Amino acid sequence: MDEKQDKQVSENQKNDPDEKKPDHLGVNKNRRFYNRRRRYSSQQYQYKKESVTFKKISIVIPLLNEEESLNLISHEIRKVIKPIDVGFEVIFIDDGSTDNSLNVIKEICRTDKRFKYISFKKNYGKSAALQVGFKYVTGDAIITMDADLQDDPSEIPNLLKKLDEGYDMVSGWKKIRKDPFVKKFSSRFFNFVTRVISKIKIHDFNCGLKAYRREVVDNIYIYGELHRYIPVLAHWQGYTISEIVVKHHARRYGKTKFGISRFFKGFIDLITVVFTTRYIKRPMHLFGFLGALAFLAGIFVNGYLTYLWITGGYLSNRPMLFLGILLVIVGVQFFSVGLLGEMYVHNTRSEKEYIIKDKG
Ligand SMILES: Nc1nc2c(ncn2[C@@H]2O[C@H](COP(=O)(O)OP(=O)(O)O)[C@@H](O)[C@H]2O)c(=O)[nH]1
Ligand SMILES: [Mg+2]
Repeated sequence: MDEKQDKQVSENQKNDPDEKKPDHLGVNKNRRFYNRRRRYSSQQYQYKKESVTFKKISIVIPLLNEEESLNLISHEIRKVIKPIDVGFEVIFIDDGSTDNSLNVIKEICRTDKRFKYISFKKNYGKSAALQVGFKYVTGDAIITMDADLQDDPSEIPNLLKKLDEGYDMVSGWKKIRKDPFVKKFSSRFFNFVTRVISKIKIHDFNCGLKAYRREVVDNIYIYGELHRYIPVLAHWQGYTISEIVVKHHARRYGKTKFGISRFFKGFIDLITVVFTTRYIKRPMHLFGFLGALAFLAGIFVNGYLTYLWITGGYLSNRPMLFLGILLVIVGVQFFSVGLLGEMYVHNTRSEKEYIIKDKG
């Protein structure tokens, strides 16, 4: 394909009369530029058209009070999808907005049937909105993006192209971030910790702009604030993840919905993610291990003190005794929690949670 294009380009160059004529006045320069641009855009058009093997793209947009941006974003989406020549749907998830957002999306959906909306009675959070959106998608490739115009819809074709290389999920990386300093800094820290814990080599876990194959969104379950960890959840389900750099813009209208509380909630959620993805099926491996560790340390401490006591020492002024007792009790408690967890897992086992790749 590339070879063919190259050939065509060099042939065009050969036949281009402008290339041979002397150019004293700079007139041909403009024309040359024009011709080159025309060639370039037709090449790009062909390339994009062929590069997407997906049949239908579903774009899920969770939103909360974004009335000013919605018309613009719809317009941009139509514009960028057109050259790719693929069917698409947009699903707006209005999460109990208190401004005019719902009326704006209703009007958009009335005039263009490719746009749909779901409106929640109250605010359930971005994860809930995405999860419900994922349930209603009908496309085989899914894009998620923020509604505030900070994500650039012109990145959609690039995400799809990368997805088409064979990855299950492609995450955007806001390499040059147009956000206040505090947010940029804390986000870098958050991404660093998540990268170390999850061992996934991407830079930006919480970018709103992402692309997924249908299978991925069918098989992940997000709630609470877990939308920040979708790459982690997907990775631990066995899906492959890639990343591309995406453009990011400063917020044009309204204000951010995630204040300082995001950091506390975010890290507690990381613990949830680690637990639910690694240990939910084997709680004893976590609690049993911790319990055994504490119990043995306690036994060791108390053994040492017993030895001292036998050899004539006094224990009444040894704070270490309390440590030993505490470690034994905590150890037993961890163990019991692990056992209860195992009993629960045993009784609620289900084959649905195992993703089957192929069947003969
Ligand atoms: N469904 C839903 N969407 C939300 C909620 N909070 C924020 N959003 C949307 O998530 C996107 C990102 O939110 P934003 O406030 O810009 O976060 P920031 O870019 O990280 O500062 C925007 O499209 C918001 O409208 C929420 O509670 N529910
Ligand atoms: Mg934003």
